[in-house]
Amino acid sequence: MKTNSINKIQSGLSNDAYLFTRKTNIHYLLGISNLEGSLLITKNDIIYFTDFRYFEEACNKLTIEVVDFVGKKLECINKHVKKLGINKIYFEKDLPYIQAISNQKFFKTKSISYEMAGSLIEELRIIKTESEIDLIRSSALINDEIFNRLLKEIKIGVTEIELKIFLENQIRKLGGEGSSFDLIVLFGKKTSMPHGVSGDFYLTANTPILIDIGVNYKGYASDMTRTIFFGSPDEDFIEIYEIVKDVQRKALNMVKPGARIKDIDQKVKDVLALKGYILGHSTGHGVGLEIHEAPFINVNNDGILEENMVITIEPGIYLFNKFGVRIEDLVVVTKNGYEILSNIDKELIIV
Ligand SMILES: [Mn+2]
Repeated sequence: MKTNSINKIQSGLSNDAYLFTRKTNIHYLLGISNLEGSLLITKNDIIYFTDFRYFEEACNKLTIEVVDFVGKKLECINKHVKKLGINKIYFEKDLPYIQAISNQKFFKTKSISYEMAGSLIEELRIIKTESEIDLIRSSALINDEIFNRLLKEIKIGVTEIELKIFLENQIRKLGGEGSSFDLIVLFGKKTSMPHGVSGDFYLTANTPILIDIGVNYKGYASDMTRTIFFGSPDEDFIEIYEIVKDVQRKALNMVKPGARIKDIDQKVKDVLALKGYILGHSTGHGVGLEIHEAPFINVNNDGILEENMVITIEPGIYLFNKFGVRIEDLVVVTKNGYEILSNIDKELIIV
């Protein structure tokens, strides 16, 4: 349980309360995953509401009050809320719209105001604890290992899908729960599509391969991309590869506490623009319980980097109908700079 974070949430409350429903937020606060329920946090109380399916497991795993809501969850929550003198409930920003609206209707009939929360939970989650960083590091280590194992599977005639399935199997063998997103293995021209979908294409000689992979380990994600070459790369490819490698290193060198996030994305876009290329996606994103979470490394973000944020740096150049190159590292912001969690070489790998 994240006692510090819960204390911070409680310190801002009086007759109001937070009601968390999203699994990632509950995982973050309580350290439990794969259960369904709602977490009520008031100034002095923490109550987890769940149903018969998860009740026993929740009782075993949690040291806080667990309530089996039997029947209507909201009615049960309302009873507790009334008893505690709460008149205002904050819901999560990313709660599905339809759920937020119907909950709001319900609480209105009970004279309780039901409002969207501010950014407190996101602000807490954006800075990782040492134990969270350890889990992300473990996730990245598995990611490195499946990449290395994949290299041995790359041969004429193999398909994108076959390589993707190989990666997914290796994740399970190495103790991961699965991939942290739909893994991307692309051959040839398809590498020009930043988020192309792996298909039944056979690998032929002299082909670039884009590999964007991530592991889910104990709920925590990792993310890394390498673009490698099968056969002999021509000068065009090598030139583009070197530009991407160079701009990726320049962006990494800006990563340190106090750096303005927008400056990093702007720098990447400026360097690429000077060479005549436009980067159509942002430079990176935060990684944690979710594969894409705050901070988002783009020109619209007014925030600054802080120690123990975990982010990706992933510039690319995509040449329509020709090929694309992306290089992505997962890094943790340290006291004086950054530590790379994805340790695969960034010199062009030729297989
Ligand atoms: Mn990414």
